[in-house]
Amino acid sequence: MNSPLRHSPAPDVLSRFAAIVGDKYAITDANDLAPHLIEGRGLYHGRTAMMLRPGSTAEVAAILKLANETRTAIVPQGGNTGLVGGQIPFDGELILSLQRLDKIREVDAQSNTMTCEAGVVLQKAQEAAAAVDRLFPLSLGSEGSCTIGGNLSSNAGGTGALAYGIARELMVGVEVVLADGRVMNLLRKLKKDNTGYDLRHLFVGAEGTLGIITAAVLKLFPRPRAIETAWLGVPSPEAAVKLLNLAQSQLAGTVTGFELMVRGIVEFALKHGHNVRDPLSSPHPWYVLMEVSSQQAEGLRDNVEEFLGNAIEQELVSDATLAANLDQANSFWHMRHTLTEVQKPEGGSIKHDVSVPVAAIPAFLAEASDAVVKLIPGSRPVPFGHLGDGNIHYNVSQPIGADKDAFLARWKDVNAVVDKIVLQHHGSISAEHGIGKLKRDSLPKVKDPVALSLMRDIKGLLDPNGILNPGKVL
Ligand code: FAD
Ligand code: 2HG
Ligand code: ZN
Repeated sequence: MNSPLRHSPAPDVLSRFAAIVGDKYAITDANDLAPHLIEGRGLYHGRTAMMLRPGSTAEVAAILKLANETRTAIVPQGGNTGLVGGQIPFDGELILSLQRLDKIREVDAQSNTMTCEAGVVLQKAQEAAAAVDRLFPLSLGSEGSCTIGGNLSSNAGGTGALAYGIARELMVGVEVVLADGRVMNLLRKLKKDNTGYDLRHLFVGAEGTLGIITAAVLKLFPRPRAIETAWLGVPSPEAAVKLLNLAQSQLAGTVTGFELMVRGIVEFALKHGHNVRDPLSSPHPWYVLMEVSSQQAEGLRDNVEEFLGNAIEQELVSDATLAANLDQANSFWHMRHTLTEVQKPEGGSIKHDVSVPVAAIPAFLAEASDAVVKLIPGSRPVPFGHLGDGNIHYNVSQPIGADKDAFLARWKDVNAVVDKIVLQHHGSISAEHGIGKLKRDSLPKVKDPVALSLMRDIKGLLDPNGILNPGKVL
């Protein structure tokens, strides 16, 4: 039998919330709620009596004012693609879905900015930028369904962060509804605005615990005139790090993507992915997917070919294929973006989203694999990630034929050995996915105590009644 929901509001309070958005947008049907109560990996199942789907900032403000008055807990949700359980109501909190706030309010090509509401799907934002010959460079495997509000609230990284920065660096202005319903409008297009404390960034990466992002001004870039995409077989992570440095210093063009993958995860993709094929004719222990972009329409391919020739000569690359056209480039990226999905058919998978200084990646990978396989003989580390950012998704699949639940019961043990190595290399146990529910208990073990206490003070100031995403992050 289900235990009572700690945060579930009384029926009369639910009616008052429904009156703000109208019955059509106050969702209570179990079938309609179901997809919003489970996250992609199936790790978490939530419970709620109602999901509210406001259609304007004013409605969000009215919801939070009422929530604050009635002490009703709220979990904001965008595309529900988060990987740390931050968007799931665990104990009867109401879901506040931002998906109807989906207008692109303005694209200002001359100022290189775009003003999007929180529920705009990332891919739509990318397309709107491209329509005026600009680039919005945030790029994630989930871009077809994740939202700008979710991207900012989780401070997403993705594959373009190496050259263009993480979500925080791509946000110029923001509109936030505070826990008491006040609207803070910092929707400016300014690079320079030194009028006191910069409050914008408090809400980026706050995972919905400090306020609700309803709109943001995003930074645009010129669209590259030439892009080359290469799939490279490399002998080792050491070679991959040297290759990255060589590319960044020698290529006349910007390295806009540099993703590392172990052979094991590529095998999962070949076995379980749709329309996936091996770009190289024979297997290699590691792979790099490298993208180089230039504002010059001509000459980039020659530069990259020359560079790859040098890299092969220096034995940093064992085999290489340069995409012949856009379709082939897309097929390389398709392989990369399918890696989250293809782990599922291999059974239980214990995750780590970690970062260490780039130079420490080879040592981290070797030490972590030794420790994990020693802890659980037969377990299969399948690391991959954004090498250029020092960010590895150190995922460990269960031994073949092992019991999935028994393997997943070791989650914390495996985290403990991997996190220890991460900390020895002065790294972070959450590089880009956030803390959410998944890493909440680990945060006090790794965060500077003064910083943690300041975080609690800020939470207390901005959300004194604890209505915003309780039980997440702190
Ligand atoms: P949700 O999952 O709905 O919410 C995420 C968090 O933000 C929750 O805590 C939620 O409460 C809060 N939130 C959502 N909207 C708001 C709002 N408007 N105001 C305040 N709080 C809000 N992440 C990366 O960083 N890099 C990757 O490369 C990457 N690749 C991915 C690939 C796949 C296949 C998948 C499934 C996920 C990937 N992710 C990646 C994780 C995820 O897609 C990102 O974290 C994304 O930014 C979440 O956006 P969302 O709209 O789905 O947010
Ligand atoms: C990626 O880089 C995502 O593909 C997801 O951040 C990683 O599945 C994962 O652990
Ligand atoms: Zn990632």
